[in-house]
Amino acid sequence: MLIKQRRAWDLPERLATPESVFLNRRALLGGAGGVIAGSLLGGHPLAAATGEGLYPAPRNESYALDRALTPERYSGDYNNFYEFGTSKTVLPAAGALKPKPWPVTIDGLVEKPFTIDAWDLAAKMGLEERLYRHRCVEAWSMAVPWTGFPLSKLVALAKPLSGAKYVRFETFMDKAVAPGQRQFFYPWPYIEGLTMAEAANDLAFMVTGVYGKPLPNQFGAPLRLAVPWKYGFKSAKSLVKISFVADRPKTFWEGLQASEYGFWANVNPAVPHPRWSQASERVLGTDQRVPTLLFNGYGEQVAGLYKGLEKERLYV
Ligand SMILES: Nc1nc2c(c(=O)[nH]1)N[C@H]1C(S)=C(S)[C@@H](COP(=O)(O)O)O[C@H]1N2
Ligand SMILES: [Mo]
Repeated sequence: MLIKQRRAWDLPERLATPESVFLNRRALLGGAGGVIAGSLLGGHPLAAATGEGLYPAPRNESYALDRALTPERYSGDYNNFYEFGTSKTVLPAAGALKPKPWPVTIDGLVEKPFTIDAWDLAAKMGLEERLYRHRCVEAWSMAVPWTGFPLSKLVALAKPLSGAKYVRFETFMDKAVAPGQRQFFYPWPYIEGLTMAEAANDLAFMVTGVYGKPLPNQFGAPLRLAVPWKYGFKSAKSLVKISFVADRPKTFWEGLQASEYGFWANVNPAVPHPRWSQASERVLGTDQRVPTLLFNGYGEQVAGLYKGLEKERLYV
């Protein structure tokens, strides 16, 4: 059985695929192309470098949604990716991004810094699909099937030292590829950050794919973050460096306008943005507005992270 010839990077047993998805995947791999890819490339480093055989990844059913998924025709053509312009239509410009190969450096307060290609990293970590809500600070939202691996797995791989208090995420910097980066008044490169406790939370997800395939460029190929209880700008795209640091990173948006976009940026309908209400959100691809939920509906999993931090500006 093809499925039984598990490749080194296949999912651990604890992520056992629900039967339906498993059968689905088997049917897919059973197609001629799948069999050829599986038998010729299985176990070969080339398979890792191309993402071959990693998609679609089995769905982790623990992350169910209360709403319909946003069709890709909406989410895939309405993106915030300032490197490629400030409009939502960055898809054509993002075509200039070449996400393969894509070295990612893990450094800072770790046992031993290293660089790994994003595609090898995906293969090494093993991939799963999760359905997550996404709430932009601009008061629109979507629901998407991300593929990736828990950030906690990457933290374990990095072996941070005890002095590490934050994880800092850095997007690529290349003015030749990203015209937005020629706008000197933005504090490039795009930086984001999480506390170590936030990074250890199971919801913090490193994303390599969406809609059952590797990330299209405009979504932040080939590796981005998804922290669904926070406003969307925390979910930094096209990462080239992940650093473990002692001090709170100064983020891109803080650098631009700290009064409006803070470090914590947890979703809270009761705390308005200085210029608009956060009480409700427009659901992408529909004409609906729905009430926004505290921590974007993920309070049960994350509220505990903020005990004792009440003096911080947790919701801006
Ligand atoms: N590098 C980078 N990451 C980024 C952004 C950006 O402009 N540059 N925009 C953020 C914002 S505001 C949002 S809402 C999400 C949008 O993700 P999406 O295009 O996949 O919907 O990406 C976030 N990550
Ligand atoms: Mo956003």
